[in-house]
Amino acid sequence: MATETAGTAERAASDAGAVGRLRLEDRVALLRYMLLMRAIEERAMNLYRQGKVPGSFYDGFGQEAVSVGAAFAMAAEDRLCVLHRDLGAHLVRGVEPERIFAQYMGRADGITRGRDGNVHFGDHTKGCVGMVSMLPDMMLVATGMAMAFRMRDERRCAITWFGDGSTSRGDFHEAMNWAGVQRLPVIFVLENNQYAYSTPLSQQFAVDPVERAAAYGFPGVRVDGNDVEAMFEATYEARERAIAGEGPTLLEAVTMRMHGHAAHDDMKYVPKEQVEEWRRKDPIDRQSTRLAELGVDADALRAEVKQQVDAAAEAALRSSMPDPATATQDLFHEGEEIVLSNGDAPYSGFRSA
Ligand SMILES: Cc1ncc(C[n+]2csc(CCOP(=O)(O)OP(=O)(O)O)c2C)c(N)n1
Ligand SMILES: [Mg+2]
Repeated sequence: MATETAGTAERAASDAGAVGRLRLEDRVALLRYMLLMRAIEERAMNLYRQGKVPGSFYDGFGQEAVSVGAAFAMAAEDRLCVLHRDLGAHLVRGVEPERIFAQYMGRADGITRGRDGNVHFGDHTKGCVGMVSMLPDMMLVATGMAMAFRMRDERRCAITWFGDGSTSRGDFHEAMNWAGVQRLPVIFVLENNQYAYSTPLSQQFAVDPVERAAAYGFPGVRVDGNDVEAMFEATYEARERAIAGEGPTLLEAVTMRMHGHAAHDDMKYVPKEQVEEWRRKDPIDRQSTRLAELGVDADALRAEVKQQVDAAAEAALRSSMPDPATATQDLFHEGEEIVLSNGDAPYSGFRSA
């Protein structure tokens, strides 16, 4: 099991571009993951429009900081329940872009090897759990994993993301309640992107959802979800509390869904001024501006990422469709428990350094 990164405060202090616990290279990595997420999703949307991605396509355009910042604060031994707008979390854990494209296109080289919808995947070997589509059932999965960590006396933490729409479902309250009662090491990231499909916040709840944490006996913290470093910091703190036995945290990441619910949705119901207002808060522009002052060239990074994404998409397009004869394989897990190997460093987040 990976140990806590030694001397993070010292290493930050010795670095000119450091802020808080983040060294300059961590801050650049955060920007790079967000650029990668955006470039992959933009390319995937094109592939969808060319008829190469079956079903529909969901993206997290404008919300990249929420998954990237939070995932970056987790340790290799932690477990992540990642939802439909959180590609950044998979990327931080080291899931390869070419397997992601193959997944979107239902190919044999995809993460589910063509067995499930394009966003319903999780690579266990990298600590990510496959998404359950019923919302927000991943909160219960994360809570159950946190319970297992507690029972086995392991210093590990579970994290899950879910949308504002999920907070009105019974499963949300059940997970919050049990996590609070048991003081479990779990982090709930509420991705408040202003809409659940076409339903605005004003028609979803009468109280601010972050206040609901108090009803279950643990802190609710509102975070600027378009600030990747703030997301990292808040998640880092929540994890510290979790592994110290101090229980769960609800993080409300305030952001905006900048595209429609999915590829088919032109989001006519969203006022243009609201989109404009949030465009000015774009998380990638924000991090680029910060780092430009330190001499980091975001355009050069973007060009590098584009090359990586072009190559990944090309490779995935060469992947074959799954052989129908294999359809009943991989339905049940057999054999040894899947153990995340920390030695192979499949994960490149903050705590892996
Ligand atoms: C129990 C359940 N009802 C309906 C759906 C269909 N559905 C998928 S995403 C979604 C919108 C959810 O909104 P929110 O939780 O705010 O997440 P967002 O899509 O905004 O990220 C809906 C209704 C579902 N997956 N599960
Ligand atoms: Mg929403």
